[in-house]
Amino acid sequence: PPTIRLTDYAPPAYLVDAVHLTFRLDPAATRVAARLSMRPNPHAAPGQDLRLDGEKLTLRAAAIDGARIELNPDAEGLTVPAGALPDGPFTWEAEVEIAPKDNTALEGLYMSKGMYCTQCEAEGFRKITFFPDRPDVMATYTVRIEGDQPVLLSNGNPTAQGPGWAEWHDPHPKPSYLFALVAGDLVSHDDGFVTASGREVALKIYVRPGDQHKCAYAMDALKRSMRWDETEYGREYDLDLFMIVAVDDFNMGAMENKGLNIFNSKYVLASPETATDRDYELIEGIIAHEYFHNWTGNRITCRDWFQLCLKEGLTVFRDQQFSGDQRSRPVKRIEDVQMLRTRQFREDAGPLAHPVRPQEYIEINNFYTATVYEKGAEVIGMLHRLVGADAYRRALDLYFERHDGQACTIEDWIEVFEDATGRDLTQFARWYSQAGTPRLGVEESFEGDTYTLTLTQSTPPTPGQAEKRPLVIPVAAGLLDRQGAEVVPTRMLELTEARQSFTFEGLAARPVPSLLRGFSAPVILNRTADDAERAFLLANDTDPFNKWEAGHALTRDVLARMVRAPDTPADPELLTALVAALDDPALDPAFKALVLGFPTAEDVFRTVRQDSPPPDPAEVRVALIRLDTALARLIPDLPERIRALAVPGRYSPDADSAGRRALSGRLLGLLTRLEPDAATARAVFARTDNMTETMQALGLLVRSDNADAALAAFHARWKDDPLVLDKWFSVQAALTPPERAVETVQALTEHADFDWKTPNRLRAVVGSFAMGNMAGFHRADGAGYRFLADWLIKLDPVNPQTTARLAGAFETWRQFDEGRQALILHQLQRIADRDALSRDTTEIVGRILD
Ligand code: BAL
Ligand code: ZN
Repeated sequence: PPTIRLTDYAPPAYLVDAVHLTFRLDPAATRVAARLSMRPNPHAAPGQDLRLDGEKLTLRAAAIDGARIELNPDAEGLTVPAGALPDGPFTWEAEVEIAPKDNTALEGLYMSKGMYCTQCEAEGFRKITFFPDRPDVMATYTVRIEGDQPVLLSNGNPTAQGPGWAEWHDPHPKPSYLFALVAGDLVSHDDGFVTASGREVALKIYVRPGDQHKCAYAMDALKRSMRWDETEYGREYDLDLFMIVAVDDFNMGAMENKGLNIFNSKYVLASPETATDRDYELIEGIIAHEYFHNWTGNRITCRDWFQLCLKEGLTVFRDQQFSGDQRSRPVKRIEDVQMLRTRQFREDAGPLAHPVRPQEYIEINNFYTATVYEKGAEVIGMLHRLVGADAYRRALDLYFERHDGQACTIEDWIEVFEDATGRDLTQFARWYSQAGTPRLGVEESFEGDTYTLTLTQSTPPTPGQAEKRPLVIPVAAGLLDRQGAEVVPTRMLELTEARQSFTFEGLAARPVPSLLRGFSAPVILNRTADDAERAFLLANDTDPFNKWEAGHALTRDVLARMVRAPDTPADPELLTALVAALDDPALDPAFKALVLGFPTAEDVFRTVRQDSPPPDPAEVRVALIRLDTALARLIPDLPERIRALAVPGRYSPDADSAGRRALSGRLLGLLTRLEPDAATARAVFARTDNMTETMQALGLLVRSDNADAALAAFHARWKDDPLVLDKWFSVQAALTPPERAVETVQALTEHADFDWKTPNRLRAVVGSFAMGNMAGFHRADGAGYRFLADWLIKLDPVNPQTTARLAGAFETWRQFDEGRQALILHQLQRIADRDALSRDTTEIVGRILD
């Protein structure tokens, strides 16, 4: 397959001003009639052929300005020779036939449990009709849907309807990737919102009958998002109606189609009995994210797909700000950094590393990555830190004013910040083009009353980028004295050179530095601090992120030592520091849960590997259990502490209550280490009426091999609720002890409820195992690798996008010992050798093998 390059960008030869679509819905033979008002692009070379994208379309008829034209489409579209086109504007018409019921890739128009729905980002619209399917072609859309479904929806405002048909008009010019259509037997949960300027907006969340009672939280999150975007960014909603539809079969989390967001039902539906605190948090964040796209993505969109981070990085940054405001800022920041390190640092360190703005791709679906999204958000966070909140807001105001209605580039974005602040951001812009996670080195000296901090930066090579240049790195730093008092409050050091010194004068004694406060840049801080200093910062740092970070790093290093030398006892200094944090009345439960939450097995594995041969993942797991058990033994009164954290009254998903449950769940996990029969977890499972505690207890029962009865009871109760049943599958895939994990996931995939064509269900088993059960997946005999490869081979012809994403589980293969490397390589080669492998999977497997 061909490689698409940013440097090859050329403006579209023809523009589309208005799109008229008529759908006659039929599962096997939907007719789509399109009428496009087109004209030559004044900014492109004149006299070009008209190329329209189109895939899996049966062309029934085409016409230019009403005159029939015979055309022979190829596999990717069709070409109308320039000679067949008038000089000026013209009308293109085409009628095509498509088969939504056969569309298992879930791109374009497809069916999910009897309802029709669409997914057009990035290039799904070309599976609906012939079109210049690229984001810099923006048009208004008028849509007529004919079908016998009770609910027929498209973007914009409804204009007319009757029995068996409905018409919609979206007055805001949009790229084709934001088109949406939904038809089905749906019911809506309704509400309304009055914008800051007094306009009334109807809000509707459409779900399947029976799910109406699970929409209240999503609706509340939507209204809070709408208000927040007004107060924090001055952005109002711009249509009379905003709709969300929940669908069960969806490749992504959700999609920001104009006025008609389509969501994976997992991120809409919630009730206390069926959703965990984490589910609620994700629903709030994703509802906000898709809503915020209305301005950052829809009104201002991307010129081409290389600019994906323009909308995604910014919108993730905005949803992170929102969630921080709605909940606890430090807790949200720690969670975001954990996620960045787990997913993005992992990506940056392996064969799939790419810049926030990639230079080339084969399949754009493979670039909806942690780097584009999460690192993209970090880059905006750094801009925010460097210019300050007021200048950031001025720049954003200018961005909206200058670029509303346009398809833009990262250059446009940077220029807005330069114009709003007067800063030269040339060097800063390297964050968009340079892949890899920078390493920050630290040297210190103290003479007289002056403390000198010398910072160094370097970025390891990544595929296609051997040489790296220095970046602008904001390093938030504060200094503490030996008694724990803050002697220099947070200062933003701007590191721009490979090596640079910063001095702090007037100090009575050598201070303890607290560096990279708030995780002020997405880098790896290579500071060799001893355990005592880490314990000191855990106890004393005034910056909540660094307080957590100190404990986290200390725990990680202790675990790494325990892996390297299995006789090493659990470090008493660490255990004492963790218990002190647990007893600190100044800390809230959510924060304590994070401090007491151990690093992931992968995190420990990576730490060991930095200076030792790759460990066996099973040994990493043993060290984690040993430390957990030692901590459990040291905390007096675990049962009483768990009881004291119980939240009185009815379940509420608010952050405080969720924090108490997070801490009590962690303590329950510790207690279970001491109980061979997991008696307390059994009791919690039997007693609780909320899904958070149910899943905490069930996870511990699975982990400790005590789950048979609980799993059976859970299945019996929830077998008809697909989202809850996903949890039943997922908890077993992730937490079954490694010796039996492969056999367990194998059996799960043979279970009558394993509907493998539904991405949520497949991810619940295959994804949770390959990404969440490190010791099980990396079992020494390679059975875990074979299991994953078998599924990738089976899934690829059905759903390439989800296959390619799951194949990322192999991206770390070079980190492992030679035996495991050979076993993984064998499986990767088996996949690569398949005939007719999808473009998506070919690209990912090829890059991993490279
Ligand atoms: N645009 C794809 C889904 C999302 O990032 O919101
Ligand atoms: Zn997004």
